[in-house]
Order: sequence, then structure tokens, then C-alpha cells
Amino acid sequence: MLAAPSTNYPNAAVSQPEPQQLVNWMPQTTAKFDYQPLSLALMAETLAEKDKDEIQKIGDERMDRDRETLTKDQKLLLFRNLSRAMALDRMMMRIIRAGRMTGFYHEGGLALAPGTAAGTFLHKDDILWPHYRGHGIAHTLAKGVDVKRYVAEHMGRQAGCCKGRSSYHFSFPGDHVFGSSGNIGANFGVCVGYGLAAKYKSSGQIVMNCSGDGSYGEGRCHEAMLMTANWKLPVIFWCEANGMMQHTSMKEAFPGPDISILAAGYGIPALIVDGQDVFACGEAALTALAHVRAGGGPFFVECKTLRAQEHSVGGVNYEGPIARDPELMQEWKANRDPLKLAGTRLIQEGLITQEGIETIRGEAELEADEMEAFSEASPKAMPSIEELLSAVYAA
Ligand SMILES: Cc1ncc(C[n+]2csc(CCOP(=O)(O)OP(=O)(O)O)c2C)c(N)n1
Repeated sequence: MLAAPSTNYPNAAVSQPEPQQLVNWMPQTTAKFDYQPLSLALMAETLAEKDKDEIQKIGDERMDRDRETLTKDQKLLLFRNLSRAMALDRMMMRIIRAGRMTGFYHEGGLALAPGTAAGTFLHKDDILWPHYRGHGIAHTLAKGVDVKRYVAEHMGRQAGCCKGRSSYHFSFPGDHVFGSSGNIGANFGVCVGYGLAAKYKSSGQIVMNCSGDGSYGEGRCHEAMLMTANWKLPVIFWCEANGMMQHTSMKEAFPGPDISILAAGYGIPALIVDGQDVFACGEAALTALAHVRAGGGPFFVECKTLRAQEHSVGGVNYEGPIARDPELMQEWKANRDPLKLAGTRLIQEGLITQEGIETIRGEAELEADEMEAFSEASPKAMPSIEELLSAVYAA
């Protein structure tokens, strides 16, 4: 019988490499890819064609269906929901800048088309975990949830959906909307559970599991992809890829331009779409939903989008130690605004007039103003210690 080692690392003195050796041993993955500058790598139409084709081929081979297309009504609905989401995002920015919000705000800005598309075609019973950018408002309101209590929550009011105690760590259990966690990647494990429960109960529910590209640096994403693929769970991996995670760019953190390549390893079909094009995102959502509803197992959608401002309001807009180019951000705002792009398309296709667009936008602004007034009218939450403790489930 072998003698038990005296320590956990009996040969520690001889086998532990020096830090320098470790660095040399690591595969130099980032050197394998010739990255374009961030601004170009992010835009779907300027993706390295080889990678884009490769991903689409992988997806198409594993899909037993054609991609879905949108009807006129579906396009108009997407446009309306995007208008609402962007109006609400602007209102949230006004509130936080005026010092009337409790906690943080992670501006949605130009990145709200993917979330809008993710929520718009879900059924009421489907489960949604929104991405936290724009605090999930685009996804949540597009699913049909009345989000005024969520606005009140941000303002620390009694009418808030969690009685004004949570800032943006909300949930709407009755609407099957869960999230968000301060722990990036928390969505993965939980969404496997929702998917397993849905399959076990044959409930017909689909899980829309949204998160940023940064969350795919978490090991949990691999477990989630493996389990959902192996058990053919009804889960959509909806990745809102803005190329940044706080102050680190994805080109520093990921060895290739497309996160969705990860799905190939698990046999999960994947689509890459331009996240500034709400209609492309909508088609991807419909395709993913059709695949999953037909029992095809999980599906992966990568929406290439943009973060044209700092990570959260009041922070710095840096990539590593270097400020991100303000002119580039302005250029994106001028040329890559998803609402302007969608409006132009609708007019070109003869689906709406300029007047019609103005009406929808006006209604969206009004709705945002009403939500602000509703929140403002509610008393500030001043819970007693006993009330606070009643909401603590673990310590
Ligand atoms: C486990 C974990 N690691 C790090 C953080 C700090 N953090 C908060 S947001 C964020 C960036 C996430 O990037 P991404 O998921 O791509 O979303 P984005 O903000 O770009 O929309 C990081 C690293 C965290 N909250 N949780």
C-alpha cells in the first residue's frame, strides 16, 4: 500500500514551475487571430467573412428548418418596442443624472435592439432572464410586462416591484422574468434549471437566457451548454456581444472574433446577426424560438452590438489603460443608432410614413414620462430593520 503523502503537494518543491515558465507554457492563443480594430470587429457587416460563414454553416447544418422572416406587423411591433425601450433608457439617464436614482445605471444606449428582439416574440409563460445592460428593460417591456413598478424600484419607492429595496436586482415571478444578479454568469446555471423543469413538466416553456459576451468568460457557460445540449433542453443562449466587459475588450479576453463558435463544440446551432439591426435580431429570435419549440434543443444567437459610452453611469470609458475614442462613439451614435436604422428601413419598404414614425416615438416618450410620474408619486421606501430582515433568506 502506498504511504499517504505528508502534504497535499508532496513534490511541491520540484514540480512547481516558476511564474515565467507558466507564461511560456500557456498556448499563445491571441496570436493566432489577426484582430481588426475594435470598431470594425464589432460591426456585423465587417466581420471576418470566413468566421461569419463558418458559424452560419455550423448553425445551418444543425438546423432542420429555414430561417424565419418577419411580417409587416412583426416589424412594426419591433420598431414600437425599440422606441419604448430607448425612451425609457433616456428617462432613466435623466433620473440618475438628477441624483434621483438609488444605485447604478448601466446605460443601454445603442445596444437595445437585441434585448427588444429577445423579448418581443416570447409567450407569456416563457421564461426570460434579461441581460442587465439597460437593466433589462428592453427585454422585459417587450415581453409585455408593465415595468412602471421597476422604474419605481430604481427610485427606491414603496411602489417598486421589490418595495424599493433592490435597485435593479429585480424579478417579476408572475411574468416569469428573473434576474438580474450582480454575479456575471449567474444566468447560466439557473437557466439550465428552468429548462430542465420545463422539459420535466412538459410545460412547453422556453427559456430566453440573455447575457453579454463577457459572461462567456465564466466556466459556467460551458456546463450550461453541455447540459442543455445533452438533454435537449429548451434554452436559447442569447448573447449581446458589445466587444467590451467593463474596461476589458473581448479581443484581450477571447481568442477569436465570435463568441458563438463556442456553441459548435456542443453541437448547438448558432446564428450571428447585426445587433444594430432590430429586424435581423427579430428574425434570429423567431428562428431560435421555432427550433427550440419544435424540440430541437438549445440554440445560440450572437448579436454584434455597440457600447458607445462608459460601462456604468459616472465611470470612465476606458479600454485597459486607454480612453476609448470619443469620436468613434459619436460616429456610432450618428450612424449606428438602431432606431434610426429601423425607421429608415420601414420607410424604404413602404411600411410606414415619417408621420407614423413620429407618432410611435411620441407615444413612447409619453409612456416613459408617465412611468416617471407614477414613481415620483410613490413615497420613499423607509423599511424598518424588521421589514428588511423579513426579506433576508440567508446570512
Ligand atoms: C463573476 C463576476 N465577475 C466580474 C464582475 C464585474 N463585472 C460587472 S459587469 C462586468 C462586465 C460584463 O460584461 P458583459 O457581460 O459583456 O456585459 P456588458 O456590460 O458588456 O453589456 C464585469 C466584469 C461581476 N459582477 N461578476
